Amino acid sequence: MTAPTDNLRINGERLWDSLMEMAKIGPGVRGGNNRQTLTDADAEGRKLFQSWCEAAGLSMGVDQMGTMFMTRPGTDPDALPVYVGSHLDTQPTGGKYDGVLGVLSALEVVRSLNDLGIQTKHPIVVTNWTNEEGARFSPAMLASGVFAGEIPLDYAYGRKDPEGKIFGEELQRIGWVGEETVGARKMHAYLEYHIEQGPILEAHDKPIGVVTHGQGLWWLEVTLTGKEAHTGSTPMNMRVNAGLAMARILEMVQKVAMDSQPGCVGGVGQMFFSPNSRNVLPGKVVFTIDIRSPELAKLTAMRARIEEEAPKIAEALGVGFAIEPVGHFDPVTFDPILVGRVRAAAERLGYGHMDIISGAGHDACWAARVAPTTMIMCPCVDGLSHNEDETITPEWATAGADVLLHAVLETAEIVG
Ligand code: HGY
Ligand code: MN
Ligand code: MN
Repeated sequence: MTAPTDNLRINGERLWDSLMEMAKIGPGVRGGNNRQTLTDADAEGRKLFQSWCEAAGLSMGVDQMGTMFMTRPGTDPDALPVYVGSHLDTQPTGGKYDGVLGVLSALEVVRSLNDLGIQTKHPIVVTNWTNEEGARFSPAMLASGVFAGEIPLDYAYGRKDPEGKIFGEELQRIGWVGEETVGARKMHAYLEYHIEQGPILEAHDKPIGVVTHGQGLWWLEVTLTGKEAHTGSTPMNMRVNAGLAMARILEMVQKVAMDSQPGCVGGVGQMFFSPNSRNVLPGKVVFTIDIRSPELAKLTAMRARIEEEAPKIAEALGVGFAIEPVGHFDPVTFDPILVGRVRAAAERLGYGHMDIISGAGHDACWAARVAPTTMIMCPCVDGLSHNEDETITPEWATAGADVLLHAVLETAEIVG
């Protein structure tokens, strides 16, 4: 493939304006975003994205999971498309850039190709995956998991949010159930540009992360059954304390992760107490353990140790115990040829770069199961993400999108 010349760049100002415009939809309470999947805010963001894509001459296809595929035709109608994208849905206290940077940078690549009058052999498909975050409906990367054939469609449709709302019904309600069979599309390649969501690139003063691998993940949902009782008049030796069991299990998860160093993480982000009343011992506690590692053996060993020790903690307190995996993907190795193109593009464009393993999960982790895939990353200030204070600089945003332009062009093959 002929590499693009080093003066090919995107329009960084236009990209930044689009990011700020999208950030106005589903605003958070502290300057970030709360545009959770399948909410009215998500629907509004989808509409804005669709209008921008159609203004750039792209035609839309939507699959049964509501994933949006916006196509720029290539010169060879038989050539499989190069897919480029990420996600527009956010955490409840999310930042303005997680996912959105990748979707809008993919659009900026197309806008720049239009400005430059460049045609490619392969079509280019700008993609917005439904429910990457998994905050409202677990697991994360739900639509891309169905697309990769790893998650059944009816399982996805049946997922419930904390209020008991059902995924398939919510997708119907916002009017984004598409015609296309999920996974019917075949990809020549998939590229995703994303903020790092960690401290490494900023600490090394590198604007470009050449992502070689992605961590694997397990989400283990634990349900503890105690006995609702008065927090004041129930003697300590008569308590069946699900809250105490939860605390001890969290401590154990922390120890398992620390014992498994280097390269492992473990923790809990979501828990529910029932009846969640200040002066009632909880009858039920439900929480999700999130463990990750780039090494499959370590990830498997952490899960095994947690599943061995957690029930014993509950039993010692007379608390009922159940555990159910609600999210999983193995560590992923990205395509060496595409990784090489990203590295060469950063060199050609004069951007500092370093190889990095993705700590967060991404739709690319599932896409890699069905097509040659890779990612590009930019730094975050203080490595902060999944926080409304998530911040990047316009320079970082532009650098990664420039590299994305070059990697996409080399893969989609410039014509003429
Ligand atoms: O959980 C993750 O790593 C991603 O942010 N969904
Ligand atoms: Mn993301
Ligand atoms: Mn995220």
